[in-house]
Amino acid sequence: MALSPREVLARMLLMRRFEEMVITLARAHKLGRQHLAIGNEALGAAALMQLRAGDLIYTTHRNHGHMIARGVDPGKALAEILGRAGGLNGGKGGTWHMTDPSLGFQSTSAMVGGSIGLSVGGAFALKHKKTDNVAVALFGDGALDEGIAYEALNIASLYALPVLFLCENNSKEGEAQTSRLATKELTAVPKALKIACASVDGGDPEAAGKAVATALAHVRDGNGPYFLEAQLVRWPGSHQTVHAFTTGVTDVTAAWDSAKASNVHAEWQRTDPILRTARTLIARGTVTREDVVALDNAAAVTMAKARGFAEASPYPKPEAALAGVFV
Ligand SMILES: Cc1ncc(C[n+]2csc(CCOP(=O)(O)OP(=O)(O)O)c2C)c(N)n1
Ligand SMILES: [Mg+2]
Repeated sequence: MALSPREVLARMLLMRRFEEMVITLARAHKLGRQHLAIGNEALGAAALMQLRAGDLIYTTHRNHGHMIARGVDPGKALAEILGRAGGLNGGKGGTWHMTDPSLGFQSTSAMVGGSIGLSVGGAFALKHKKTDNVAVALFGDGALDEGIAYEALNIASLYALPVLFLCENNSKEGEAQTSRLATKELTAVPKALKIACASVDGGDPEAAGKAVATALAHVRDGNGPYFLEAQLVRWPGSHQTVHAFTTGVTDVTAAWDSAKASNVHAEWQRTDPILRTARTLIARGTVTREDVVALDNAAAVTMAKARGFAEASPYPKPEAALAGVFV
Protein backbone atom coordinates (compact mmCIF):
# COMPACT_ATOMS: atom_id res chain seq x y z
CA MET A 1 0.00 0.00 0.00
CA ALA A 2 1.52 3.30 -1.13
CA LEU A 3 1.84 5.99 1.52
CA SER A 4 -0.15 9.22 1.15
CA PRO A 5 2.37 12.03 0.48
CA ARG A 6 0.28 14.42 2.58
CA GLU A 7 0.25 12.03 5.56
CA VAL A 8 3.98 11.51 5.25
CA LEU A 9 4.57 15.28 5.26
CA ALA A 10 2.27 15.61 8.30
CA ARG A 11 4.32 12.95 10.13
CA MET A 12 7.57 14.64 9.15
CA LEU A 13 6.27 17.91 10.62
CA LEU A 14 5.36 16.11 13.86
CA MET A 15 8.90 14.73 14.03
CA ARG A 16 10.43 18.18 13.45
CA ARG A 17 8.20 19.98 15.94
CA PHE A 18 8.85 17.23 18.49
CA GLU A 19 12.62 17.75 18.26
CA GLU A 20 12.23 21.52 18.42
CA MET A 21 10.16 21.02 21.58
CA VAL A 22 12.98 18.88 22.98
CA ILE A 23 15.37 21.82 22.43
CA THR A 24 12.95 24.15 24.22
CA LEU A 25 12.44 21.75 27.13
CA ALA A 26 16.12 20.85 27.41
CA ARG A 27 16.91 24.52 27.85
CA ALA A 28 14.04 25.16 30.27
CA HIS A 29 14.83 22.11 32.43
CA LYS A 30 18.64 22.14 32.03
CA LEU A 31 18.77 18.65 30.54
CA GLY A 32 22.00 17.06 29.31
CA ARG A 33 22.90 15.46 25.99
CA GLN A 34 20.19 14.79 23.42
CA HIS A 35 20.65 13.41 19.90
CA LEU A 36 18.04 14.95 17.62
CA ALA A 37 16.68 13.51 14.38
CA ILE A 38 16.35 16.90 12.66
CA GLY A 39 17.09 16.24 8.99
CA ASN A 40 16.21 12.52 9.18
CA GLU A 41 12.45 13.02 8.88
CA ALA A 42 11.87 11.90 5.28
CA LEU A 43 13.48 8.51 5.70
CA GLY A 44 12.08 8.01 9.21
CA ALA A 45 8.48 8.74 8.26
CA ALA A 46 8.64 6.83 4.97
CA ALA A 47 10.13 3.76 6.65
CA LEU A 48 8.39 3.55 10.01
CA MET A 49 4.93 4.36 8.60
CA GLN A 50 5.12 1.15 6.54
CA LEU A 51 5.57 -1.21 9.46
CA ARG A 52 2.86 -3.52 10.75
CA ALA A 53 1.68 -4.70 14.14
CA GLY A 54 4.10 -7.40 15.32
CA ASP A 55 7.15 -5.97 13.53
CA LEU A 56 10.09 -5.40 15.88
CA ILE A 57 12.11 -2.19 15.81
CA TYR A 58 15.51 -1.62 17.33
CA THR A 59 16.74 1.96 17.39
CA THR A 60 19.61 4.03 18.71
CA HIS A 61 20.78 7.11 20.59
CA ARG A 62 19.00 9.06 17.83
CA ASN A 63 15.63 7.40 18.45
CA HIS A 64 13.11 10.24 18.97
CA GLY A 65 12.30 10.61 15.28
CA HIS A 66 11.77 6.89 14.79
CA MET A 67 9.35 6.75 17.69
CA ILE A 68 7.28 9.71 16.54
CA ALA A 69 7.36 8.36 12.97
CA ARG A 70 5.90 5.07 14.19
CA GLY A 71 3.10 6.85 16.08
CA VAL A 72 4.36 6.83 19.67
CA ASP A 73 2.51 9.27 21.98
CA PRO A 74 4.59 12.48 21.96
CA GLY A 75 3.45 13.48 25.46
CA LYS A 76 4.68 10.20 26.96
CA ALA A 77 7.91 10.47 24.96
CA LEU A 78 8.58 14.02 26.20
CA ALA A 79 7.76 12.94 29.77
CA GLU A 80 10.28 10.11 29.38
CA ILE A 81 12.95 12.56 28.22
CA LEU A 82 12.15 14.72 31.28
CA GLY A 83 12.51 11.65 33.55
CA ARG A 84 8.86 11.75 34.67
CA ALA A 85 6.66 8.95 36.00
CA GLY A 86 4.20 9.46 33.13
CA GLY A 87 6.93 8.74 30.57
CA LEU A 88 6.92 5.72 28.28
CA ASN A 89 9.22 3.89 30.68
CA GLY A 90 8.33 5.62 33.92
CA GLY A 91 11.19 8.05 33.40
CA LYS A 92 13.91 5.40 33.67
CA GLY A 93 14.82 5.13 30.00
CA GLY A 94 15.30 8.79 29.20
CA THR A 95 16.26 10.07 25.78
CA TRP A 96 18.64 7.20 24.99
CA HIS A 97 16.64 4.14 25.99
CA MET A 98 13.00 4.93 25.26
CA THR A 99 10.94 1.92 24.32
CA ASP A 100 7.31 1.27 23.48
CA PRO A 101 6.70 -2.47 23.09
CA SER A 102 3.07 -1.81 22.08
CA LEU A 103 4.44 -0.37 18.82
CA GLY A 104 7.32 -2.83 18.40
CA PHE A 105 10.11 -0.91 20.16
CA GLN A 106 11.26 -3.68 22.45
CA SER A 107 14.68 -2.45 23.44
CA THR A 108 16.56 0.70 22.44
CA SER A 109 20.34 0.65 22.61
CA ALA A 110 22.46 3.78 22.78
CA MET A 111 25.52 1.56 22.32
CA VAL A 112 26.59 2.25 18.77
CA GLY A 113 25.96 -1.00 16.85
CA GLY A 114 23.77 -2.43 19.62
CA SER A 115 20.58 -2.21 17.58
CA ILE A 116 22.07 -4.46 14.91
CA GLY A 117 22.76 -7.28 17.35
CA LEU A 118 19.37 -6.93 19.04
CA SER A 119 17.55 -6.96 15.70
CA VAL A 120 19.14 -10.25 14.68
CA GLY A 121 17.99 -11.82 17.93
CA GLY A 122 14.48 -10.50 17.28
CA ALA A 123 14.58 -11.77 13.69
CA PHE A 124 15.65 -15.20 14.94
CA ALA A 125 12.56 -15.33 17.18
CA LEU A 126 10.29 -14.19 14.33
CA LYS A 127 11.67 -16.86 12.01
CA HIS A 128 10.93 -19.56 14.57
CA LYS A 129 7.41 -18.23 15.07
CA LYS A 130 6.90 -18.51 11.27
CA THR A 131 5.18 -15.11 10.94
CA ASP A 132 5.70 -12.65 8.10
CA ASN A 133 6.75 -9.99 10.58
CA VAL A 134 10.15 -8.41 10.24
CA ALA A 135 12.77 -7.01 12.56
CA VAL A 136 14.18 -3.60 11.67
CA ALA A 137 17.55 -2.34 12.82
CA LEU A 138 18.05 1.41 12.60
CA PHE A 139 21.62 2.58 12.94
CA GLY A 140 24.06 5.21 11.73
CA ASP A 141 27.08 4.82 9.49
CA GLY A 142 29.19 4.85 12.66
CA ALA A 143 27.79 1.43 13.65
CA LEU A 144 29.66 -0.27 10.83
CA ASP A 145 32.98 0.01 12.60
CA GLU A 146 31.67 -1.98 15.58
CA GLY A 147 32.53 -5.68 15.80
CA ILE A 148 28.97 -6.70 16.62
CA ALA A 149 27.79 -5.38 13.24
CA TYR A 150 29.89 -7.98 11.39
CA GLU A 151 28.91 -10.93 13.53
CA ALA A 152 25.25 -9.99 13.40
CA LEU A 153 25.15 -9.30 9.64
CA ASN A 154 26.94 -12.58 9.00
CA ILE A 155 24.51 -14.60 11.13
CA ALA A 156 21.50 -12.87 9.53
CA SER A 157 22.82 -13.85 6.10
CA LEU A 158 23.75 -17.44 7.04
CA TYR A 159 20.33 -18.12 8.59
CA ALA A 160 18.34 -16.02 6.08
CA LEU A 161 16.75 -14.08 8.94
CA PRO A 162 13.84 -11.66 8.36
CA VAL A 163 15.62 -8.41 9.17
CA LEU A 164 15.88 -5.04 7.46
CA PHE A 165 19.14 -3.24 8.22
CA LEU A 166 18.33 0.43 7.75
CA CYS A 167 21.44 2.56 7.84
CA GLU A 168 21.09 6.33 8.24
CA ASN A 169 24.31 7.54 6.66
CA ASN A 170 24.78 11.19 7.59
CA SER A 171 28.48 11.39 6.68
CA LYS A 172 29.21 13.03 3.36
CA GLU A 173 31.14 11.13 0.75
CA GLY A 174 34.73 12.27 0.77
CA GLU A 175 34.51 13.63 4.33
CA ALA A 176 35.79 11.76 7.34
CA GLN A 177 32.93 9.45 8.28
CA THR A 178 31.83 9.07 11.86
CA SER A 179 32.82 5.46 11.35
CA ARG A 180 36.45 4.59 10.78
CA LEU A 181 35.56 2.30 7.91
CA ALA A 182 38.20 1.21 5.38
CA THR A 183 35.71 1.55 2.52
CA LYS A 184 33.69 4.65 1.64
CA GLU A 185 31.02 2.45 0.08
CA LEU A 186 28.92 1.25 3.02
CA THR A 187 27.03 -1.33 0.96
CA ALA A 188 30.33 -3.08 0.22
CA VAL A 189 29.97 -4.64 3.67
CA PRO A 190 26.57 -6.36 3.22
CA LYS A 191 27.46 -7.21 -0.40
CA ALA A 192 30.49 -9.16 0.79
CA LEU A 193 28.22 -11.12 3.14
CA LYS A 194 25.69 -11.88 0.35
CA ILE A 195 23.00 -9.61 1.79
CA ALA A 196 20.73 -7.88 -0.76
CA CYS A 197 21.31 -4.14 -0.60
CA ALA A 198 20.58 -0.73 -2.08
CA SER A 199 21.22 2.97 -1.44
CA VAL A 200 18.65 5.74 -1.59
CA ASP A 201 18.33 9.51 -1.17
CA GLY A 202 17.03 9.63 2.40
CA GLY A 203 15.89 13.24 2.02
CA ASP A 204 13.23 12.28 -0.53
CA PRO A 205 10.27 10.58 1.19
CA GLU A 206 8.92 9.10 -2.04
CA ALA A 207 12.20 7.55 -3.17
CA ALA A 208 12.87 6.37 0.38
CA GLY A 209 9.33 4.98 0.72
CA LYS A 210 9.71 2.96 -2.50
CA ALA A 211 13.13 1.66 -1.50
CA VAL A 212 11.82 0.61 1.92
CA ALA A 213 8.78 -1.06 0.33
CA THR A 214 11.07 -3.11 -1.93
CA ALA A 215 13.26 -4.04 1.02
CA LEU A 216 10.31 -5.01 3.24
CA ALA A 217 8.74 -7.13 0.49
CA HIS A 218 12.04 -8.99 0.07
CA VAL A 219 12.29 -9.68 3.80
CA ARG A 220 8.59 -10.53 4.38
CA ASP A 221 8.66 -12.98 1.46
CA GLY A 222 11.28 -15.06 3.24
CA ASN A 223 14.28 -14.05 1.13
CA GLY A 224 16.49 -13.25 4.08
CA PRO A 225 17.94 -9.92 5.21
CA TYR A 226 18.15 -6.66 3.28
CA PHE A 227 20.48 -3.72 3.85
CA LEU A 228 19.28 -0.27 2.82
CA GLU A 229 21.62 2.71 3.04
CA ALA A 230 19.74 6.02 3.30
CA GLN A 231 21.99 8.93 2.39
CA LEU A 232 21.13 11.88 4.61
CA VAL A 233 22.30 15.45 4.92
CA ARG A 234 23.57 16.04 8.44
CA TRP A 235 21.77 18.87 10.25
CA PRO A 236 24.44 21.48 11.13
CA GLY A 237 23.38 21.42 14.81
CA SER A 238 23.67 17.67 15.24
CA HIS A 239 27.11 17.67 16.88
CA GLN A 240 26.18 19.99 19.76
CA THR A 241 26.20 18.64 23.28
CA VAL A 242 23.40 20.93 24.36
CA HIS A 243 21.20 21.78 21.42
CA ALA A 244 20.27 25.21 20.16
CA PHE A 245 18.12 26.31 17.24
CA THR A 246 21.23 26.24 15.08
CA THR A 247 19.38 26.77 11.81
CA GLY A 248 16.54 28.74 13.42
CA VAL A 249 13.07 27.51 14.29
CA THR A 250 11.71 25.86 11.13
CA ASP A 251 9.53 28.22 9.12
CA VAL A 252 7.65 26.21 6.51
CA THR A 253 6.85 29.35 4.52
CA ALA A 254 10.57 29.53 3.64
CA ALA A 255 9.77 26.69 1.21
CA TRP A 256 8.22 29.25 -1.14
CA ASP A 257 8.74 32.72 0.30
CA SER A 258 12.15 34.12 -0.59
CA ALA A 259 11.68 36.87 2.01
CA LYS A 260 11.52 34.18 4.72
CA ALA A 261 14.41 32.15 3.33
CA SER A 262 17.58 32.97 5.19
CA ASN A 263 20.95 33.88 3.70
CA VAL A 264 22.68 32.43 6.73
CA HIS A 265 20.91 29.07 6.49
CA ALA A 266 20.45 28.97 2.73
CA GLU A 267 22.35 25.69 2.26
CA TRP A 268 20.35 23.97 5.01
CA GLN A 269 17.06 25.33 3.70
CA ARG A 270 17.91 23.93 0.28
CA THR A 271 18.44 20.41 1.61
CA ASP A 272 16.09 20.38 4.66
CA PRO A 273 13.80 17.40 3.90
CA ILE A 274 10.73 19.24 5.25
CA LEU A 275 11.18 22.28 2.99
CA ARG A 276 12.24 20.07 0.07
CA THR A 277 9.15 17.89 0.38
CA ALA A 278 6.84 20.89 0.75
CA ARG A 279 8.30 22.44 -2.41
CA THR A 280 7.92 19.21 -4.41
CA LEU A 281 4.34 18.55 -3.32
CA ILE A 282 3.25 22.15 -3.92
CA ALA A 283 4.86 22.19 -7.39
CA ARG A 284 3.01 18.99 -8.21
CA GLY A 285 -0.31 20.31 -6.91
CA THR A 286 -0.60 17.55 -4.28
CA VAL A 287 -0.89 20.13 -1.50
CA THR A 288 -1.28 23.90 -1.36
CA ARG A 289 0.78 26.35 0.66
CA GLU A 290 -2.22 26.73 2.96
CA ASP A 291 -2.30 22.94 3.48
CA VAL A 292 1.36 22.95 4.51
CA VAL A 293 0.79 25.76 7.01
CA ALA A 294 -2.30 23.98 8.39
CA LEU A 295 -0.42 20.67 8.82
CA ASP A 296 2.41 22.52 10.54
CA ASN A 297 0.03 24.35 12.88
CA ALA A 298 -1.59 21.03 13.77
CA ALA A 299 1.85 19.61 14.62
CA ALA A 300 2.61 22.63 16.81
CA VAL A 301 -0.72 22.22 18.68
CA THR A 302 0.01 18.52 19.25
CA MET A 303 3.43 19.36 20.68
CA ALA A 304 2.08 22.12 22.94
CA LYS A 305 -0.35 19.56 24.41
CA ALA A 306 2.44 17.01 24.71
CA ARG A 307 4.56 19.54 26.60
CA GLY A 308 1.65 20.26 28.96
CA PHE A 309 1.29 16.55 29.71
CA ALA A 310 5.02 16.02 30.23
CA GLU A 311 5.60 18.99 32.50
CA ALA A 312 2.53 18.15 34.61
CA SER A 313 3.76 14.60 35.15
CA PRO A 314 5.45 14.05 38.55
CA TYR A 315 8.92 12.64 39.07
CA PRO A 316 8.91 8.91 39.94
CA LYS A 317 8.58 7.95 43.61
CA PRO A 318 11.80 6.60 45.20
CA GLU A 319 10.20 3.11 45.54
CA ALA A 320 9.89 2.98 41.74
CA ALA A 321 13.68 2.58 41.52
CA LEU A 322 13.33 -1.13 42.36
CA ALA A 323 10.39 -1.87 40.05
CA GLY A 324 11.45 -3.85 36.99
CA VAL A 325 14.69 -5.00 38.60
CA PHE A 326 14.96 -8.74 38.04
CA VAL A 327 18.02 -9.68 40.09
C1 LIG B 1 29.95 1.50 21.51
C2 LIG B 1 29.85 2.99 21.59
N1 LIG B 1 30.95 3.74 21.35
C3 LIG B 1 30.87 5.09 21.40
C4 LIG B 1 29.70 5.72 21.72
C5 LIG B 1 29.59 7.25 21.76
N2 LIG B 1 28.83 7.71 20.60
C6 LIG B 1 27.55 8.12 20.72
S1 LIG B 1 26.90 8.58 19.23
C7 LIG B 1 28.33 8.25 18.41
C8 LIG B 1 28.43 8.45 16.92
C9 LIG B 1 27.56 7.52 16.21
O1 LIG B 1 27.63 7.77 14.83
P1 LIG B 1 26.53 7.15 13.91
O2 LIG B 1 26.27 5.75 14.29
O3 LIG B 1 26.94 7.41 12.50
O4 LIG B 1 25.19 7.95 14.28
P2 LIG B 1 24.90 9.52 14.10
O5 LIG B 1 25.11 10.12 15.46
O6 LIG B 1 25.84 10.05 13.06
O7 LIG B 1 23.46 9.59 13.69
C10 LIG B 1 29.29 7.78 19.29
C11 LIG B 1 30.66 7.42 18.90
C12 LIG B 1 28.57 4.90 21.98
N3 LIG B 1 27.37 5.40 22.27
N4 LIG B 1 28.67 3.54 21.90
MG1 LIG C 1 26.52 9.03 11.34
